[in-house]
Amino acid sequence: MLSYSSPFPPQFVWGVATAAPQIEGGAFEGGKGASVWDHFSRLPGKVHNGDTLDVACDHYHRFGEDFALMRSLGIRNYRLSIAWPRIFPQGAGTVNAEGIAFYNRLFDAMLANGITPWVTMFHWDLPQALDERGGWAWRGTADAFGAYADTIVKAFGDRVKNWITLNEIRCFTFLAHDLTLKAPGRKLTRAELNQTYHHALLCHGHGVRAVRTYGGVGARVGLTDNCDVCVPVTEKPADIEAARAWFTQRNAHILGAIYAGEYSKAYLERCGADRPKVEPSDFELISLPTDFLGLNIYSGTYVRAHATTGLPEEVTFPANYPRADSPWLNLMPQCIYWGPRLVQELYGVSSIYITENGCGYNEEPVIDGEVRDLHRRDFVRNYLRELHRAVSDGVPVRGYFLWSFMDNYEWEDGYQRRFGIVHVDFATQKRTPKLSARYYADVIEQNRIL
Ligand code: PNW
Repeated sequence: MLSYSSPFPPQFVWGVATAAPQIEGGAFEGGKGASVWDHFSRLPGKVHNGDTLDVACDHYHRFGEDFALMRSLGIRNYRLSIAWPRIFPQGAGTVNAEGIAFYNRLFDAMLANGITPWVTMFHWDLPQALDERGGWAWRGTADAFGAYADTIVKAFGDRVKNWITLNEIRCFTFLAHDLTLKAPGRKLTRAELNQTYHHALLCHGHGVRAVRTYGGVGARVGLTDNCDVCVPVTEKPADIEAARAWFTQRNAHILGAIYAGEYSKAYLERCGADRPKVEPSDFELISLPTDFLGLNIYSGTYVRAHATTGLPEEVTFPANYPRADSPWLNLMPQCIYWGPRLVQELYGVSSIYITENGCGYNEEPVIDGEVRDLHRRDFVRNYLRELHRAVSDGVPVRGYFLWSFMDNYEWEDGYQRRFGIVHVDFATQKRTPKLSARYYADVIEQNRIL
């Protein structure tokens, strides 16, 4: 008999991922308050085509049919997020009972379809009211997050056992407040920016504390980070060493700080006078033990040892390096090997989930009822081969969530940029599983690369 390739471990978790602001719509329904993205998307020139999140995939009204489709594809694990401004329209203060009722219906429908929820507490939709009080530069935002985390864990902890505190700290701090690509798009000073990272770390700590206090039996919690994955140009020891050193530096302010329980001397020296203000017990909260680390892995940075000095150096991408339509998404499957491996070696993480991986392309036409996205099928297969290599080498990766279940609101790129394995016609809201969805359904069913 022909031998089949690459089985994954028996308990390996296969899933798909989305986020509330990107799919729900109902942006001003059910008592929801405005988020920074509701505001930012209306500023001229910020989002491709002026697209807003108002309707998105209309998941707010169609979650029943979406879960039925997930189930029909054999998807048993679903990473989603809760919209903070649906629970606290003003970010703090009064709870919106309609928001709680909505997620009660949603989780019940998910469980009725045999789908296990993996819930991100915060996926970038900061309540606009908190931004107006200082947002991520303001320490009060972390206190408000603590109350929000307590509320949702108490409300849903009977049905939700897998919690993710924050999604991609870099995106709502650095990309939002330095490059100003993401909401609120307000440029901050270096010192203020360092403070946004610190406040995000405090939120993570509050999320862990909330799950430990109110999560009940079997509750687990971790962060999802988009670490800067440093990939050695060759797998010679000198290049691997260079990648490790570069990784340590690039991730010092987030993973380094969380796992060491302090900011490293090297990091504080680099910050100089702009170092974050830290209160005495902050790191007790920030470094509370977690159960796993989530990694969103799309691309990375190539690093090598300099030919003569041996010092680590970044090798920047040439213009014609292959990439997806997202300009930052270089196709380098090795990043899903080196990311988890370096995280395990540097921080001793014993349980890792790939909480996102996928690719964004424009214009994927439905022809005769089918979207032939062989490019996405190839992407997933190539990355899974490198992930499988990591698992075979003993790197403790326990699961993989494909971004995304369906085409959705791709932030500043609007609806043009499609990441789904299910096609969404935004004029009619019709869902059409792409070729990649059929492929992934087979992978899940057989627990191996096909
Ligand atoms: C992630 N980069 O964002 C987010 O978690 C998702 O909400 C998003 O839709 C998805 O990836 C696709 O973009 C990223 O510039 C945004 O390297 C930017 C980068 C990486 C991830």
